[in-house]
Amino acid sequence: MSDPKPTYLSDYRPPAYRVTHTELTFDLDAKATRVKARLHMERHPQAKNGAALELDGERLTLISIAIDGQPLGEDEYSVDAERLIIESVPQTFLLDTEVEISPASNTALSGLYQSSGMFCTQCEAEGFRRITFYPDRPDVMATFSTTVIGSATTEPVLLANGNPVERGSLPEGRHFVTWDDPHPKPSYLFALVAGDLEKVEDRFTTASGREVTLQIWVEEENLGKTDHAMASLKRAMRWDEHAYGREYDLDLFMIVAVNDFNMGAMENKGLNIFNSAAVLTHPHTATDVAFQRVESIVAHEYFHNWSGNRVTCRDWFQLSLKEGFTVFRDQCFSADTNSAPVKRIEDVSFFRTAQFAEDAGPTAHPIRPDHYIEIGNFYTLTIYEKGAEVVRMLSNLVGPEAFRRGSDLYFERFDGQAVTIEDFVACMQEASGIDLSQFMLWYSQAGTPEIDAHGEYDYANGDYRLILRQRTPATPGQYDKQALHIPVRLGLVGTKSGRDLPLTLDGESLGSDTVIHLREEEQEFVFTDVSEAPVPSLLRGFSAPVKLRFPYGREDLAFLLANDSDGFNRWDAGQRLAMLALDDLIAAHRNGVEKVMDTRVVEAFRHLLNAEIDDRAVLAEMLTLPSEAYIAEQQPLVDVDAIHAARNFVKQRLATALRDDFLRLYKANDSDAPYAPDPDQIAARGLKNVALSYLMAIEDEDAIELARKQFAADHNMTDVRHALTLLTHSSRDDIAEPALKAFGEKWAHDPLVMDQWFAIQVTRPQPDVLDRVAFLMKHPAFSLKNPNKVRALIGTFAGQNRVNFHRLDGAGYRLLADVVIELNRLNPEIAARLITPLTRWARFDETRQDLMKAELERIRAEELSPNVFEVVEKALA
Ligand code: B3K
Ligand code: ZN
Repeated sequence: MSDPKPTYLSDYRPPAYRVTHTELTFDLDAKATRVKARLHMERHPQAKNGAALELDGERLTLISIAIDGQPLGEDEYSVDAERLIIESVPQTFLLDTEVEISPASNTALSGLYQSSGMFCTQCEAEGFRRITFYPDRPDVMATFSTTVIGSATTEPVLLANGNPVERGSLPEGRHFVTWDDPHPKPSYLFALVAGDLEKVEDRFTTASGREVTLQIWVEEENLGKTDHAMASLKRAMRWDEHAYGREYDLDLFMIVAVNDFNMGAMENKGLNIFNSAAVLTHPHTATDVAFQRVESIVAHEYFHNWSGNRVTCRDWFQLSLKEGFTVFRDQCFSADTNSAPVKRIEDVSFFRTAQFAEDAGPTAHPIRPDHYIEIGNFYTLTIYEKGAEVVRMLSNLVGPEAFRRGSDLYFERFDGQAVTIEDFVACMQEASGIDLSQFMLWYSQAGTPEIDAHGEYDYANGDYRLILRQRTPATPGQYDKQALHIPVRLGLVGTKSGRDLPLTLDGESLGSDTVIHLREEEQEFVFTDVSEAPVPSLLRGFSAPVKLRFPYGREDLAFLLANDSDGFNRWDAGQRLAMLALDDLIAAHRNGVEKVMDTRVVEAFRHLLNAEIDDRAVLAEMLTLPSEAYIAEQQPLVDVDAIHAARNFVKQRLATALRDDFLRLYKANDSDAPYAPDPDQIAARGLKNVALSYLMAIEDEDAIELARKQFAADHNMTDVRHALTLLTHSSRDDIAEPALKAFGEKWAHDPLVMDQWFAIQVTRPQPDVLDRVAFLMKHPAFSLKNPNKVRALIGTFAGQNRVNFHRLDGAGYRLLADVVIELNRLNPEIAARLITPLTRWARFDETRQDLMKAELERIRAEELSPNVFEVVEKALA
C-alpha cells in the first residue's frame, strides 16, 4: 500500500458539476442493502465544457449506471477504490446508479451501519461516499427526497431528513416511507434511521408561529430517560430566537439515540443522531455532569441548524467556521441557563489542560489547517474549543451589538451557501467598522501565544506601567510566528481598598475594567492617576486563549483570591497560588527532601471555607485543586509520580488542617430533596462532594462512613458515583469491592451506567489497575466495537490514570498500543483518537520517551488506516 496523500487548502477548486436534487431509495438489508440514486446534475457555469464527471465512492458494489435513462457501457466510465469517473456528460442530465453495501460489516461506523440491530448513518465528514456515488463535498448542496424500504417487523420505524410525505406497505412484509427535505444541503447532513424504536413527542411554537413537532426516538427501555433532553431542546430553540433571531425551519425535529456512535452527536438536517450517552439521562443513571453535557450537546446540534446547515462550509478546511461558532453559541447558552462564571471556569480549565497540550504536541495545527491526510482526525480541541475562543474574542472586540449585527448579516447574506472563515469575519468587520486583518492570523497560526507581563507602580506620580511581551512558540511546520492581535481584559485592584481602581490610559478614562489591545511583540501601557499601589488582575474571564505569566507573589495571589471583582480571576488566583505551592512540593519530591505545606494556601482555603460566598458553585470550583493533567501542563518536564505525590500531599494537609470546616460544609450541603439538575442543587452537590473528597484524603473513620452511607443511600447517580469512586480509590477494598460488585450487578443491563462502572475502576491509583483493565476488557459489558466502551475503559485509563499509564515498565503504553492496533482495523477514527496520550512523549523523561516511541513504532509497522497513519507519522516526525 502506498502512503496516503495529503489534501491542500490551496488546491481548492469549485466543483465542475453540481447536484440540484437528489432522489434516493434504500432497500434495507443487513448484509446487502441496495441504494438507488437519481442525481439531477448540471455543469457549473464556470466549469469548462466537456469536463469529466468525478464522483466519490468507497466500498460500493456498482450494480447499474445510466445517464438520462441510457445505461452506460463499460468503456464509458471507470471505477476504482475511491471514485467513479465518467469522461463525457451533457450540460444537464439525470444520473442513475444502483449500488450494494453491507451495513452489518461496517465497524468503522461511518456511512450506513447497524447499531443494536437498527440501521443508522453517520456521514460527516466523508461517510456519504460509502452509501452511494456522489460529489461528497460540502459545497455541493441539493434538495433530497429519500425513500426507505424495510421490514415491517424489524424496522417498523423508517426515518430520514425533512418531512414524511408518503408511506405504504409492500409485498413480503416490507413497507416504505418517503421523506422530503426542501432545504438544499450537502451530503454530510444526510441521515437515515430504521429500527424498532419508540418515541416521546412534544411541541414547540416558534416566535413567528410555526408549529413544530419534536420527537426523541429511543429503544423502548429508554423511554423514561428523555425528559431532560426534550426540555433542553425547547430551551435551546427559544434561546436561539432571542440571542440570534434564528428560528427552526421545518415542521418536524427529530433526535434519535444510538448506542454505537463515534462522536457525541450529529446535526443532520431535521434528524439529529445522538450517541445515547449524549441524550439519555435519569437521576439514578446520570450524574450532574452528564445532565449538563446532554443539555449542551442537544443545544449545540440544534444550533447547527443555522451555523452549519443553512450556512455551511465551503470545504473541510473551514470546519471551525461551523464548529468554533457553534461551540461558542452552546457555551453562551449554558452560561445563560446555569452559573455563568462556573461555566467559564469549567470550559477554561478544560481548555488550558487539553487544548494547550494539543497545541504543544506534534499534532498542533491552526484553527484552519492548510492540509490534512484524513479530515476525520481534525475534529479536534483546536478546531472546536480554540475556534470558539476566537469567536468569543471577536464578540468582545466588536461588542455585543455589532456582533449580533454581524451574525445577522452572515446568516442573511449566506443563507443556503457554502462559505469560508473570511466570509464570517468580513461580516463582523462590516458590522463593526473595526479592522480585523491582523486578527485573521488567529486562524492560520498554530500554537499557544505566551504573554510575559511586568508591572511597576510609581508612588511619586501615581503611574502604573504595564509591559506586555508576546511570543508564540514554533509548532510543526510553522517556525516563524507573527504578533497576534490579543485582547487583554484587565483591572487594577487597589491593595489598600481591595477595589478596582479607575483606569486612565492616554488621557482617556476607561472605567474600572477594560480591554487593552496587544498588537505588537512588545507594548507598554501607562495607566495614570492610579491612587494606590495595585495588584493587576490580568486576562479577566480568560479574554484570550494564551498563557499569561506575571511575577505574582503569593501574597498578591491570596489578595486577588479574596478581592478580585472578576469571579473567574479570583478562581484563577487560587489556582496560581496552589500551583506555586505544588511546584515546591514537586521539586521536594524529586529531590527526596521532606515536603512542607505552604501555610498561605491553608489560610486561603480557610478563608474561603468561612467567607460569605453567594455563588456556591464558584466556591466548589475554588476549593478544587488543579488536576494532575493541568499541573503536568505547567511543568517543563512531566514527572507523573512527583505530581501525583505533591497533589495528594496538599489534599491531605488541607484535609487535616480544615477537617471540621469540610465536615461542616458536607453537612450543610447534604439534602434528601428529590433530585433536580438545577444550578442550586448542582452547586450543593458539588460542594458536598468536594468536601467528601478532602475528608477521604485522610480516610478517617468518619469519612469512610460518610462515603459508605452516601453510596448506600442511593439517592442519585452524582452522589453514588462520587462515593463509589472515592471508596474504590481508597485503601478500603473491604468496603469498595462489595460496593463495586453490587453496583455492577444492579446495572448490568444499562450500558451507560456500566461505562461509569468501568471508568471508576480504571482510574484507581493502585498499581494492580492494569490487571483490572485487562480483566474488564473480557467483561461481557465490554466490546471493542463500541466507542463508548473503548473510551470508558481504555481512553479513561490512558488519559486519566496518569501514574499507572506511565508505569516505568511500559505496560500501560503496551496495552494502549495493542488496542490501537486492533482498532485500526475495526474503527480507524476511534483508533486514531486513542493514540493521543502516546503522541505526547516529548514531555516525559528519556526512559518513558523511549518506551512510548517504541510503541508508536510498533503501531507504525502495521498496515495502517490513513487516520492512524497520519497521527503516528506526526508523532514520530
Ligand atoms: N458535526 C459533528 C461531528 C461529526 C464528525 C465525525 N467525524 C458533531 C458536532 O460537532 O456537532
Ligand atoms: Zn458541532
